Amino acid sequence: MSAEEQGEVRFPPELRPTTRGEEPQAESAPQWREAVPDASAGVPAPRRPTGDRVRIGLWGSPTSGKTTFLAALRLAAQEPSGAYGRWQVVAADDVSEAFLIQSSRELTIDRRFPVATRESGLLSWLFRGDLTGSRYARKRFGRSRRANQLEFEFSVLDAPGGHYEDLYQNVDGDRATAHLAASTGLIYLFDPMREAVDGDSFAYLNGTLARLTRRCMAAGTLDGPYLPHHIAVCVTKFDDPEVFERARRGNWTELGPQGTPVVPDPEGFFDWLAQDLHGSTMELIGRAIRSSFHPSRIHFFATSAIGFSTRPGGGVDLGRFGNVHQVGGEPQILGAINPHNVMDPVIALLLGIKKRW
Ligand SMILES: Nc1nc2c(ncn2[C@@H]2O[C@H](COP(=O)(O)OP(=O)(O)O)[C@@H](O)[C@H]2O)c(=O)[nH]1
Ligand SMILES: [Mg+2]
Repeated sequence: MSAEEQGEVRFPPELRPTTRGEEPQAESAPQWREAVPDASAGVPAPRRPTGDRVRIGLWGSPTSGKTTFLAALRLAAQEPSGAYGRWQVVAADDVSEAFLIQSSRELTIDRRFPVATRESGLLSWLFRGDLTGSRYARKRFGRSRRANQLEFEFSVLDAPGGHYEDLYQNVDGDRATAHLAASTGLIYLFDPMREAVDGDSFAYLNGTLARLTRRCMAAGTLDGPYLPHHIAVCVTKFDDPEVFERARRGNWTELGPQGTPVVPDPEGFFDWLAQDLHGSTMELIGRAIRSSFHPSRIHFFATSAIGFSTRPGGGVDLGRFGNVHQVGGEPQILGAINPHNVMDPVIALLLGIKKRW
């Protein structure tokens, strides 16, 4: 019996060309589909724990902060205090490994944002962790030493801006939806300030959700009216004064135990910000997400990949919290990066997915 027949998921994931007519597809050819354990189903149902690996996909419109989030993820997972337990990150291939090394250097040593994605491609890593000793550790999962051990595959079909714009005529758009359909959990990044200016995210989200729903319908994985996925909705660039000052004005922030601002009710903040950014399509985004995913499977976060600027002893000076300044028209990171709610959405998805088993 092959490894796949025994229920093991391949790592690294494989993108296979598919022939037309296997399932509802756009007119553009060639078509691509992610290799999944049961190729005939097309999209896996919520996963069983035995031998099956959880897959988390990253999603967001151009410039929402995907590349920077990816670059910060391993740094967040391996945070020295062990706030998220202990994690090992294994790249699926040379390209994913090179990205990890180069982007970590850019963020921490060169102090600049990773260069914008130029070529479309699948980046993928295997995260193997142990939550023991962290606040996420669960005792009720059993008494064995392995009760808090988690493993998931994290991937993104990173594409340059614009590639997502036409989901119906663009092969990359279709590949991106196939990739999301084959994930168990989704991280959706949303930049509210950019959305207030161009309204692109709503158009992109709506198109992707329509395509995703059709794929899941064809594969029989819809849960009543809902998509089967867990989703973490992250308002990105929370360190940006435009976002953070609004949050403070609306009284949504508190100082957390490390002296860093936290948002105790991120879902309330999301809805309030949608009203505050009067005329933006953010409210429609909230509505589209709530009608597509089961309420128990939606998690909200206020996220910053680079985090706030901190004082030497730790803690954030609310008069000087910004961690970005402009040098010759280019954004430069001021000091050490302190990823904020980058690993938390991933863990919320993992624990949410695990609860269903
Ligand atoms: N202030 C702030 N800006 C960010 C953050 N993440 C990304 N950005 C800005 O947004 C730009 C686009 O981010 P990028 O990760 O390339 O977005 P992508 O197109 O979704 O991959 C970056 O060049 C930064 O200027 C963040 O955490 N904080
Ligand atoms: Mg990018």
